[in-house]
This record gives sequence, C-alpha cells and structure tokens, in this order.
Amino acid sequence: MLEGVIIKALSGYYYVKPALDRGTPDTDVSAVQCRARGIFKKRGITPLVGDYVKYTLTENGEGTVEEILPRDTELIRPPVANAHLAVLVFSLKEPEMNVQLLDKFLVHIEQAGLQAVICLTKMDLADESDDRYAQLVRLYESIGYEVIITSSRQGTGMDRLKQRLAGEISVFSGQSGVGKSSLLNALLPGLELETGIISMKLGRGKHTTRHVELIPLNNGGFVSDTPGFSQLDFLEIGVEELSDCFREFREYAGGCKFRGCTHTHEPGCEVIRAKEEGRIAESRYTHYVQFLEEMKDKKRRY
Ligand SMILES: Nc1nc2c(ncn2[C@@H]2O[C@H](COP(=O)(O)OP(=O)(O)O)[C@@H](O)[C@H]2O)c(=O)[nH]1
Ligand SMILES: [Mg+2]
Ligand SMILES: [Zn+2]
Repeated sequence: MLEGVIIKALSGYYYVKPALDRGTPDTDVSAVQCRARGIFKKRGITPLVGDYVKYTLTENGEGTVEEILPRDTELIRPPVANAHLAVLVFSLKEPEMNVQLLDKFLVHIEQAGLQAVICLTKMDLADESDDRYAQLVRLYESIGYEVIITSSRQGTGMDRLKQRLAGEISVFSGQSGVGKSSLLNALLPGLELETGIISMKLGRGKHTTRHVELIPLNNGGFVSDTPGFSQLDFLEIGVEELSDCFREFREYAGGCKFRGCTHTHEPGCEVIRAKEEGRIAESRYTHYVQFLEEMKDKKRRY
C-alpha cells in the first residue's frame, strides 16, 4: 500500500501527499484526492490534516484512505495531527513584545508535548540601542529554547528558520500583525498569503469556518496555514502541572520542603530561593504566579 500525509480535508475528500518515508514526503508530487473508508466513520474516527495514512489508488485516479497510522500528537486548535513543532512568533515593535503571552504559549506547548522555537521578527525595526533582542535570546536560550531572530523584509534568519522546519509538521502561533504570513511568504516565494490585514469581527467568523491546510515547504516540512492556540485558557491544565510547564523550575521543585508546594508562600521552597538568587528569571516567576491565579479563578467559575 502507498503511504502519504493528509495536507487538506474538504467536503469529504482528503488530499494525500505521497511520502517516500514517514516524515519525508516527496513534495514534488501533487496530492491525491481520496475518500476515506466507511469503516472510519462507523468507528467515529475522523482523519485529520497531518495524519500519516496508507492509501490505495482507485481506477478514476483518485484514492482511498485505508489506514491511519498512530498519531504522535493531536492539536485541537488548529486540528492537526503529528505536529512536533510550534513556532512562537513575536515582534518587539508593531505590535509591542508581550513576554507574558510568550510564557503562556510556552506553558501550553510544554503541556501538549511539542517543541518550541521562538521567532523574534521585524529585526529591521530595531535601533542599535535596543538590546531587548539580546536579552530575550539570553533568557530563553538559558532555559533551553531555541530563539531565531528574523526580518522577513530583509531576509534575515530565513535560512535558519527553514532548516529548522525541515521534515517536521509545524504550527505558527502569535498575535495578529507580528509577521507570521510574511515569514511564510518569505520562506516560500510564490505562496503569497495575505499580509497586513487586521482581523475584525467579520474576519473572526470567517476564521472559524476555515479549513486547515498544510503548506508543503520544499524540504519535507509542512506548516499549518492557520495559527495555533488562538484561545489560550488554562482549563485543561491542572494547578500541579503548571510549575512543570516552566521548564527551568523542574530542577528546583523536587527540593521543596513540602509536597505539592505551589512555590508561592511555602517555607523551604527551592523555586522561590532560585528566583531570589537569580537562577530563575523574575519575569518567568511573576508570570507563573499570575497564571496560577488565573487558573484558580477559572476553575472556581466553571
Ligand atoms: N518592518 C517589517 N515589517 C514587517 C516584517 N514582517 C511583516 N511586517 C509587516 O507587519 C504587518 C503584519 O504582517 P503579517 O505577516 O500580515 O502578520 P500576521 O498577522 O502575523 O500574519 C504587515 O504590514 C507587514 O508588512 C518585517 O520583517 N519587518
Ligand atoms: Mg497572517
Ligand atoms: Zn516550592
């Protein structure tokens, strides 16, 4: 049987990009329009964009999805299977950097078991005296995240970003206007995604009915054309899980005096100590406490 990856689902059809191996689809070959076997429906299984599948060709040049290979990951927003990488896109200006939102994304990504790349955009807007790029790189690299500085206008960082996306299914996340579409356009000349359009109320409605599609980069990588994690709430994360999602807390949390320490007021808390000694950044700790409050608040109300 043939193997491929579903890059688009529309009106009961699945568009399968043939693969040479799992993870290295041959992007020169166009997708095969497939129906799914009736058995999936009976079992309540919906093939997702990103699914690696086995399929057969039918006489009319179309195909049939016969089998869905086990999923490594499954995202809900956007509905994409087997994504391994989230690219967190932030500009420092226009719009202003929102470090709290970055930390929030990182929590969700840790929880979803994805890898993250932080992509700082619009480098061309920075003036020489602005050392925030350097500060952010230092902080997040010290925690263990990869940071890539880009300017899609000047082409900065494009090769590095593209290399990082090779052979992976990725989802871009970030506020409107930070330059996500511009990055994709710069990575893939000819793509021509719309840029600079601020989504309004109408646009939002349009968004929810949109179908997700994977854009093949010609290096075995695929990028979701719909930004991820649009509504970030903490309902699905447990209070105890939160501190685990702050990677750099893990090595200290085990040493806290009390089991179930929330690292907020308890005596003998090693996380607080690490923060006071400068081994955990003040901003990260502050966001942890803010998210904890937000979570408790939400859980009280639901
Ligand atoms: N100066 C500068 N502007 C950029 C850059 N990338 C995108 N922009 C501008 O930022 C605005 C939003 O970009 P867009 O790609 O639509 O952002 P998205 O909403 O995240 O998809 C547009 O006006 C772009 O022209 C960049 O590298 N430098
Ligand atoms: Mg866009
Ligand atoms: Zn503690």
